[in-house]
Amino acid sequence: MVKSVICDMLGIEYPIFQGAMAWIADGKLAAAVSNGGGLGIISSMNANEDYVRQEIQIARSLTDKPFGVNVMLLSPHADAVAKLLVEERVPVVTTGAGNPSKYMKQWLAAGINVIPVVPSTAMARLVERAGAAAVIAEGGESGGHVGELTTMALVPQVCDSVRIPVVAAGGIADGRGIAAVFMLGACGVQLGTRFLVAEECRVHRNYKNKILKAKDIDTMTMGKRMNRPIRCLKTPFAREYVKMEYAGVPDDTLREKYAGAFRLAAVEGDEQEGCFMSGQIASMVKKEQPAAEIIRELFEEAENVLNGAQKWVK
Ligand code: TUI
Repeated sequence: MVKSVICDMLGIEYPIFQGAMAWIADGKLAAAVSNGGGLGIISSMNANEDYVRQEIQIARSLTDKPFGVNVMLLSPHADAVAKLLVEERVPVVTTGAGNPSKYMKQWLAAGINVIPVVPSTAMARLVERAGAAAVIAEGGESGGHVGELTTMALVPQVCDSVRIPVVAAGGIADGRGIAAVFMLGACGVQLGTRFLVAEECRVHRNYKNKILKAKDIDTMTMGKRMNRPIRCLKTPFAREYVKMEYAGVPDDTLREKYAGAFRLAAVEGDEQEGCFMSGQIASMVKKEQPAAEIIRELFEEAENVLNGAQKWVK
């Protein structure tokens, strides 16, 4: 059995979080992951507090296990969602796309485990000082908004910089990836792309098909010029977007265009205008399965790999 301090800290069976994918990670998916022994996480993306309250209720109606809510710090509704999470006393809050310091006091006072995504050692140290229970070190292999460093480089550096537990994210699709980041010092993992094809995931059929068909070189980043790099599948929209970035189209116009494109991909399955965020490991995602089966399979593989590691030592 693969266990770590993160399991005891959060009361979960397997040290795995499901990434908070915008327009995708709802209460139903989060509950399925939590029922499977991991930590399901609801994405609050750019949604208002009413949406988030409703998804929390859905998750609570489907599971008694702990789950989390992610606050996307660039959201215009971040203040209201932050307050709602205190009222709802959710067990875990993860944050992304910024510095969560201004919310930390209220969350800690409510007894919430705060686990920010950090793209650097500086941000990891900062949130540790502010009271974070753990950090998620997310490398640029992941889907969505990405930092500069890769998982391979970021995880050991973050582990050396803080005393709190480190969860690794980015580029992990199977038990080999889990074993590898444990070797780098992580004590948990967060996976997004693999859960996109979970049976309980309600993302549009076209999105699942695109992930299942993707090859190794099928992702790219867009939004780099305006300092908001987003990893997504290479689609007509993404290629056109990058052309527009370097053709002098104003940042506000570009930002509006991509925010709408996440919904178009996830909800409408629009293959022309949608932005299909995906990690670099999409080609390793080969079949649809219930979330609980994905988790069991991942940790069976990880256990085998870790047990076999002795073969390298002569
Ligand atoms: O947040 C993500 N991935 C995301 S968010 C998203 S939706 C979105 N909507 C509008 C604009 C941008 C994105 C799609 N995918 N992952 C976690 C993550 N956080 N990756 C990188 C970071 C991060 C970056 C900078 C965390 C902290 C940070 O701090 C910078 C600073 O100094 O404030």
